[in-house]
Amino acid sequence: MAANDIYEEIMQCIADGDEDWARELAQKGLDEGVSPLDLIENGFTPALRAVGERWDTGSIFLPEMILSADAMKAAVRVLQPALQEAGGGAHDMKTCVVGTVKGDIHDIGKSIVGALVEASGLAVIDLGTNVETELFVNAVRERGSCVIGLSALLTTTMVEMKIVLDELAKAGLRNQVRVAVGGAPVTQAFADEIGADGYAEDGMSAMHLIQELAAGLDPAPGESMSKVA
Ligand code: B12
Repeated sequence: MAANDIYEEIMQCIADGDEDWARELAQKGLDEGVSPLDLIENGFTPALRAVGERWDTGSIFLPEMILSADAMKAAVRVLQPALQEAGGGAHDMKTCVVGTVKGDIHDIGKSIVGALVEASGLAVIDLGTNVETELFVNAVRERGSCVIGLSALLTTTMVEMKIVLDELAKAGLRNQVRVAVGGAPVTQAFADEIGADGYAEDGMSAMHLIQELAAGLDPAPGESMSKVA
C-alpha cells in the first residue's frame, strides 16, 4: 500500500474515532515500512487536527473529539516501541522533565515529545497533565540540572509557562535548567516573550531542540563523566 493511501485511511479512521482500526493502521504502516514518526507527523496528527477544526466550527461535539483522541492514543501505543528504537541514542543520561501545564489536560503531543526524547538517549520524567507549577520546581530541586519541556494546547493555559519560568527564577533554579516550550498555540515569538530557551513546532524538532539544550547543561550533581558516551 502506498503511504498516501494509508494516510487517507488514517484520516478517515481518526474522524470515525475507531480505536481498533487505528491500531490496525499503525501496525499496517509499520509492516509496510513507513516510519513511526511519519505515521504520527504526516498521518495521525493532521487527522486529529482536522477533527479539532470540525469541533471548532461546531460540526462535531466534544464526545466525538474524545473518541478521535482515544483512537490516536491507541495508535501511538502501537507505534511507541518502534519510535523508541528509531531514536539516535546518545545515552548521556541527562534528564528531561516533560509535562502539560496547569489547567490543561491535553497529553498526546507531550507524550510523543517525551517518547522521542527518551529515544534520543535522555532520561525522561513525565509529570503528566495539569501539572502544578510547584511540581516542575520540585523536579528541578530533586534532579538538579535538566531540561524542562512544557506543553500547552490552550491559549488560556499558555500563560502558565511564564509562571513556571518565574517560579524557577524565584527558587534560584533558573540557571540550572533549560526550558523548551511547545503545543499548538505556542509560537517562537511567545517563547521569546516569556524568556523560554527554545520552541519547536513538532515532535522531531522538539527532540533535536531538547538534545541541543541538554548538551549545553552542566552535569547534574553526582553525575559522573563516565556516564557520558
Ligand atoms: C484531542 C484534543 C482534545 C482531547 C485531548 C485528549 C488528550 N488525551 O490529549 C479532549 C477531547 C479531551 C480535548 C479537550 C479540550 N479541548 Co482540545 N483539542 C484536541 C485537538 C483536536 C488535538 C490536540 C492533539 O492531541 N493534537 C495532536 C498532537 C500530536 O499535536 P500537538 O499537541 O500540537 O503536539 C505537537 C506539537 O505541538 C509539539 N509539542 C507539543 N507539546 C510540546 C512540548 C514541547 C516542549 C515542545 C518543544 C513541542 C511540543 O510536538 C507535538 C508532536 O508533533 C486540538 C486541535 C489542535 N489543532 O490542536 C483541540 C484543541 C487544542 N482543544 C481545544 C479546546 C477548547 C478544548 C476544551 C477546552 C474543550 C471543552 N470545551 O471542554 C477541552 C480542554 C480541557 C482542558 N482543561 O485541557 C481548542 C483550544 C482553543 C484555544 N484557542 O485555546 C483546540 C485548538 C480545538 C479548536 N480548534 O478549537 N481536546
